[in-house]
Amino acid sequence: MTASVKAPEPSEIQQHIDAIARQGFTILEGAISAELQSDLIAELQRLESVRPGGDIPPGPFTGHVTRRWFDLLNDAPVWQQVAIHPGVLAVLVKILGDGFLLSTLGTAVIGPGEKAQPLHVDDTVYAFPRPHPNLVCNTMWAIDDFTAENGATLVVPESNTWDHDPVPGTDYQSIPLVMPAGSVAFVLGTCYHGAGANTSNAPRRALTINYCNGSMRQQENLMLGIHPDRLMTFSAELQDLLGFRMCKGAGHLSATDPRQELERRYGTGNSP
Ligand SMILES: O=C(O)CCC(=O)C(=O)O
Repeated sequence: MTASVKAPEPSEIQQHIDAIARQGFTILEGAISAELQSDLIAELQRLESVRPGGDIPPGPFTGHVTRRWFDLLNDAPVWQQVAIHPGVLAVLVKILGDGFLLSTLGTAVIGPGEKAQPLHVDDTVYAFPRPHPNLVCNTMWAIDDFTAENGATLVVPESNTWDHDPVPGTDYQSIPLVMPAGSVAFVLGTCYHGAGANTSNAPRRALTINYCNGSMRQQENLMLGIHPDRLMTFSAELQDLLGFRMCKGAGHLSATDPRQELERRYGTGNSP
């Protein structure tokens, strides 16, 4: 396994929380260790060799030359590390609250020539009127430098404070999330954003790892999607993030903790 990556200091975390509340996004530089980054590059190359072109067909929203691989927790162990990165989780718990969940874990490798993705918000899947509590936070992992030329994510500052989702056809003032490789950007579920156009001659490799408030339904059905024999090798922390813990009393089985049933069915001694 790759060497662990450390969490930011509490004062630094608070600066990120303040930035997210104010403008809808923040950038945590140096979050991805060199070793983790090289493991991820190797894994992206492996995915391209076994599932060329990504897991979903081309489309105007998901891109025409963008590689999106999903179901990654059934792939190399490195994805488990990504999902529970301590620095990322330390920020997320302050945004989404105790009991937050992993919602979807994927890649966004934007090929040269890709057009800009339409601006959107990630918590639109819930269709709740705004303003509402924080429901979703996306984390964009820069495997390469993010530049204005290679398709750095575009964000509309302070759009998280507005009372409506983006209106198609409106010309919003966006800025690119320019950041060095190894950074992780947090984009709040209410912040207007989208992948930029890649006008460079190289791919922009990134991960897009989305988390949600523990009371919300996850975008990917991770509890069903992960093979039980694989699931039972995961840490209790990762199992919790997938949904094998209760949140505010929800998620029980016969009024008991779902982990009891998990252990009964597939038990391998992961109980705390
Ligand atoms: O790849 C990016 O920069 C943004 C991706 C995104 O927002 C999405 O796929 O929904």
